[in-house]
Amino acid sequence: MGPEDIIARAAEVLRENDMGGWTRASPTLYPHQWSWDSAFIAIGLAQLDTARAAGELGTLLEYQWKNGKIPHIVFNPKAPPESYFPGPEHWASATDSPDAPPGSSLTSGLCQPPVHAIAARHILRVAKARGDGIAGIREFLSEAYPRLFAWHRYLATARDPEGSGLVTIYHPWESGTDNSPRWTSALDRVEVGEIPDYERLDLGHVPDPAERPTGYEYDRFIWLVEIIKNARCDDAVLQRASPFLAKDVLTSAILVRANEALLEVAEVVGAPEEDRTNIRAWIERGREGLDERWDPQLGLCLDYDLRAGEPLAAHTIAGFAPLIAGTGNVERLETLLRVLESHAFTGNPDLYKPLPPSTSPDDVGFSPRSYWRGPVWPVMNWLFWWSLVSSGERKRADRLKDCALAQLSDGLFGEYYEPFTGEALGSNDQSWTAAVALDWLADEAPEEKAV
Ligand code: 2M8
Repeated sequence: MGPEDIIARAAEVLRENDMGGWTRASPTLYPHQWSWDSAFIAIGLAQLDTARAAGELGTLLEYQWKNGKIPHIVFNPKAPPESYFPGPEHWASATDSPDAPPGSSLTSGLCQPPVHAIAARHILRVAKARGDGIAGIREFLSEAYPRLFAWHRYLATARDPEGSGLVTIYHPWESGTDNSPRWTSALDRVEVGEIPDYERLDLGHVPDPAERPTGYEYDRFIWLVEIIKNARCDDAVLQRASPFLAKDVLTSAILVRANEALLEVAEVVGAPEEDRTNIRAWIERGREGLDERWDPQLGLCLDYDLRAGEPLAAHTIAGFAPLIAGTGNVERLETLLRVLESHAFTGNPDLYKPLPPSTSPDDVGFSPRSYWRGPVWPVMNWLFWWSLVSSGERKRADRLKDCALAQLSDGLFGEYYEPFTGEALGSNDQSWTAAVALDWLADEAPEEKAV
């Protein structure tokens, strides 16, 4: 399949997943609106229709909680109850929280990495490059800005009471990299209490259960949901009582970049100087926090288990957090690029393509078909490509993009790919995979020029 066909198929995938103003993450496995999926989807949609891309973020922001949290799922009331677990009825009691917005019975009580401000800025850049629809996008940004600011403030305060610059998560689902070895030892420490009987509906949507998290992991995921529901999603309570409490370096790195994007949006909408001062401080604190979590032996950044009081050692893509956040430290950037291209990651000669596996094949937790434990994720390829471009590593970025696009020429738009064989795994027609293909193949990539 050539570029034109990829564009046409990607547009078709997004059209078919369009639920009328918002996009489901995939046709059957994920019939709802996921937070960070929507942000990546908006980045791709911008290449088709900037107003529709803005609408994607706008719909999600309507469900923002009163404390600023953007929920990780906005449930589709029309999706059949047997399509996804845990669905809205399972989350209902958590959204009985004083922070929940009206209509919150349609959201989960968790959150996901904050790609949204990056997407909002991207939409403006695309509109500007096209000279089309700019007034409408400025209007959208004026409405979105206070919400995005409140979202980042929530992450910088309620999710970082220590002022460490790093975001605390209560559940691996909040990291977006659910069963990654990043969380293995922290999850092992969680003692599962009484959980309701549940059915793994996800397993009915994939050909092989090995592509999804294990029963052991799911029991812990569901038990943690029980704890979060019992705490009515109260951040202070969870920080005292949650058996799973971790500083997430990937989310924190994305937040640094999202704050840079928010600063630009703040200029555009004429936000108060006080806001900008806060945003600048969050950026600085975020970079400092990542510096604290740098492991010189591994040449990677590590998450931190607040319960055990120790770093969570694993070789995963999250370790490249300083590359994603952007670092002015030349030596650190060189180390990260060396590790990225080493045998542990893209330099492994057995890989189907030199694309970063979600977990290094050298890690004990690696498993080539299992979700975030090894497969290559096109959406993460986009994040790495974008980070390399932003770091001035244009040649490396182009190489990565070419390989990633070659992989997508199968036309399947897989959720993730087996790293050694290139087989598409998980869900096909995954929206964020289609979205990143569209962004890569855009005639003019304004983000590339303007990073
Ligand atoms: C996956 O996570 C959900 C739970 O949130 C699941 O497995 O049911 C993850 O890949 C997550 O990062 C993603 O946002 C979501 C929808 O694509 O699926």
